[in-house]
Amino acid sequence: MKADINEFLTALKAKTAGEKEFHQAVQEVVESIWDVYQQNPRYKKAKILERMTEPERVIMFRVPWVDDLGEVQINRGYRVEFNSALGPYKGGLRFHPTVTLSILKFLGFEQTFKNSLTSLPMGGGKGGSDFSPKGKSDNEIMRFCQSFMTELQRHIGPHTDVPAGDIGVGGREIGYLFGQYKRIRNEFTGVLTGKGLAWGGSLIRPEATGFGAVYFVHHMLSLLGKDIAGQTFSVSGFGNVAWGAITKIAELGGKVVTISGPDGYIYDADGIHGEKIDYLLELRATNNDIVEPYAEEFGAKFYPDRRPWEQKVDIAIPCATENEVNLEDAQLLVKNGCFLLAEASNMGCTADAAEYLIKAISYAPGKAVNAGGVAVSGLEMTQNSQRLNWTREEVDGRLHIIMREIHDTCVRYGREGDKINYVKGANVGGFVKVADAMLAQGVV
Ligand code: 2IT
Repeated sequence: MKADINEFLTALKAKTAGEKEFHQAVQEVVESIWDVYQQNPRYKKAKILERMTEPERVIMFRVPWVDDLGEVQINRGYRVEFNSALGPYKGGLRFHPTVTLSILKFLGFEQTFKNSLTSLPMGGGKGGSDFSPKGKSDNEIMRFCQSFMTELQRHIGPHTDVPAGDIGVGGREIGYLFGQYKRIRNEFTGVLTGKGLAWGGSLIRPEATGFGAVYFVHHMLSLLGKDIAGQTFSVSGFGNVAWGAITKIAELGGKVVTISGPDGYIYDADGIHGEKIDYLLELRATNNDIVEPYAEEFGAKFYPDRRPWEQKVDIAIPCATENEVNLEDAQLLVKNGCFLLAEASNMGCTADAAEYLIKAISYAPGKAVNAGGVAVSGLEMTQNSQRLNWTREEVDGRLHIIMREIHDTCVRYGREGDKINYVKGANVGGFVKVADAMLAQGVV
């Protein structure tokens, strides 16, 4: 079995040299689904895996714009339309200097399985740019978004491809992108999600990724006979996902003691709650991408250039970016008594950290834990099609059900003795639906 997997991966790597994040994401899925693949000769005959690992379409384009000093700037824009077996391509846009084709291919590949797990009719895609919003003025961000959409609009549409936000793309950017799409196409449609409430957005979408992650953790804890209340949490990041997770944990009686940024991390022994949670939004709005000011504001401790995983906690929820927990971090967490790690970031753990955590504690991967964000994007699309806005209770109620069902799927496909292998459960559960749809739709 190992030899066959290696043969497949060697061929993939030869075709996609240098795309190391993409290789990491594919390897994890292939190892999880290999048994199912072998048991189903129809998949092999139709070359489902070879097709699934080749994006249906990749669009790369120049994004020229003029900065506040009148200088011309050039960035690269991307949209990876990975898989449309289950619905229109769906997934976020990331604006960050680390964006490469490899990063967006890994994210688009993961998105395909994540979207499948939500049970909503969405294919997988991802896009973005190496543009850095850090330190940019509002006008510069608007001009960049307008230039980006001037090209992207040719390739997307409410029945074709529906982007949303990711790192560096929030409500403000979605507004500028939507405005430019509407102006060029002369159409008011649900072509993007994460829109403002007055112009087609959904209640709970800003909270959805973080809330959904905590609902998922609640189900993981239930299986262990435990509860959120009374547990101590470490969280990384201080953006939209961390904000949503901390809000829900505080509401349910848990205590979050860390947040982090590119500059280091904060340890707040008293826990992050109340006005401290609102302050995260202020900090984000400064566009400086540093977390240190929290320490001065609330008298907490700041550890420059370090990661929060060295603190003693019960539960860790990485909410920042890929590969933010390495093997050493994972071992330190477990040594200090951490018994559960749920990734709210996409591929938050390195491959060796994930392998270790599967055996050591209760560990769940991003494509299951953070699926609440795209799930509520799917519900935003439904509301746009109906030309209706649902109540907060309606959306949150559906989010609860979706997260419970994703957890059920992980348990169904991931049970190994008295443990749940959530990585296997999520990968097999997500894969089977996409593979069967591809079989039904022929060689396309
Ligand atoms: O990683 C993700 O699932 C997202 N950034 C959200 C995608 C979406 O379409 O809402």
